[in-house]
Amino acid sequence: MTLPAAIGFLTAVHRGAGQVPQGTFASLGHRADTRDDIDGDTLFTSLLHTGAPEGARARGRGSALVFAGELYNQGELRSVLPRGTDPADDAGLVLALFDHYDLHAFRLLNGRFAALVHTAGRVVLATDHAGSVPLYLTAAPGRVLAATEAKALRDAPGGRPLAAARPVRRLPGVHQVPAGTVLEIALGTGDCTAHRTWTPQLSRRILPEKEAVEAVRRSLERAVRARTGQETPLVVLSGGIDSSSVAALAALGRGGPIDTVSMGTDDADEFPEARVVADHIGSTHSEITITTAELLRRLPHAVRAAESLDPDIIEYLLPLTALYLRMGGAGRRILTGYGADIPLGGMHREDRLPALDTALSHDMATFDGLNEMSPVLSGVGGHWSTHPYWDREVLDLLVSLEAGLKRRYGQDKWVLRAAMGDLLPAQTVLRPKLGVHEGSGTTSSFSRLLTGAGVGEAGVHHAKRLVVQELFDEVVVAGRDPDEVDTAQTVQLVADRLARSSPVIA
Ligand code: AMP
Ligand code: PCX
Ligand code: MG
Repeated sequence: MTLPAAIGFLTAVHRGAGQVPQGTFASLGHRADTRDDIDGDTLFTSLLHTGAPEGARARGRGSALVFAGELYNQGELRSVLPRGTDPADDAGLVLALFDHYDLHAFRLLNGRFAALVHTAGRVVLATDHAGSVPLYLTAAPGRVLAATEAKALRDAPGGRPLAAARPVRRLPGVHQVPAGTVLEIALGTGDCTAHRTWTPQLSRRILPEKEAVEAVRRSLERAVRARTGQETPLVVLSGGIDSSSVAALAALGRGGPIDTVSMGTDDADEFPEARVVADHIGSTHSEITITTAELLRRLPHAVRAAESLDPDIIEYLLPLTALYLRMGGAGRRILTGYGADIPLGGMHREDRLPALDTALSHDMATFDGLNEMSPVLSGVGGHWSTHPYWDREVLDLLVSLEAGLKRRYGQDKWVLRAAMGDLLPAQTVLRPKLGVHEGSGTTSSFSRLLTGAGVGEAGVHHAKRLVVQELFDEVVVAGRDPDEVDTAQTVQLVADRLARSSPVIA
């Protein structure tokens, strides 16, 4: 499993026949189109695949499944199937589980996926617990269209408003399937019911230090192993504790060298810190420098890939998107340390526990729809990324630990640092770190672009939100080529608009 069989899809289910949109994707992949008849309904599927499309589809008696992504708990999932059932791949496994548990099968999965099941006049749409592979739909009586990128539905016939899902800006009728949710749609009426299959832990567990540290190490080791595959994995490495832990565990699990890569800009980098880790774990390491001008030119690409409207998230994702676009070569399996700071409260830098748990409870309640872990970010370069800290088991454990295990002895993310002490240099284990948006100078260079266009300091954050909205309207809603959308021009447009509407604060 270098890459999953499919990294995206567009499906159209019609009672009888119907129109199917062409659908464009930002992710690079081969397209394979199929049409099935299921009890008088038509299921059209266009897979975005990596060479073996049959591994992403499964057919049963009167049912069909389309699956983009992968599972990380196949062993335990297989153990609950009736004897003699031995599916060949993840798609077959999910359909076998569906036959056994119906839509409750999705409560069992630990994975990174989006899926569609068509059976007995119903269409079932599901994401993993984190909604980490975004999934969008339009539904009307007799018709359900779904796709892993919203832009693939921009030409779809309009659907009805749905109370069970989140509408997408300026794409009438297009909605996003919520994280950790199964949407069940009656094809005849278009009626839609949401079933939650996962929710973030609200309670906190008190554990002795040693037990907590061992539990974190064990679950992270398993999550990294489940994501590593047969080929040499690549870890995007900043030299902070999050990505360094992933890299060290990936090297340990393989028992041989892995590849690591760090990005920096002409403004800022963390190359020395990443190099210390690479030397320690013996990885084949490379450094990629991206000029600030190139970084800012990639802003439309980041918005098009993430389909996110949150300016802070776009700042985190821009340096990574620029890195994935520059990597080149054949599609790689990429492991990242992204997401560790959310359940561990790592972006929260003060010493008080109540504020830490307030911040992380807020972050766990608001991540849905930000698309910060979308595979499209690396898919634009033909790669597949995966996030061990948001493995369902790792995440449940980390979120649930009481805040005093996260901030302890004056250190942030203490339990993780303690769990990794034997595998990393002391300076890495103890290193306080800036976020990727700071370490690469992304936040400051984007701010400078706005102040340079005449936006006052106080208006910068709001202006960034408007720039991201404007870019979304161009590259997602209007479907424009991101290379033909000019960041500087968009910034000037927003700055001028702000100056006209409120000359004092702009
Ligand atoms: P952060 O938590 O801000 O360090 O960023 C999230 C993840 O992005 C890290 O865990 C790394 O996997 C990756 N990352 C951050 N900065 C870099 C960098 N300079 N080069 C390569 N990967 C990075
Ligand atoms: N990160 C964080 C996640 C950013 C916050 N996201 C959220 N609140 N939904 C991480 O890696 O955990 C950085 C740069 O730090 C991105
Ligand atoms: Mg981090």
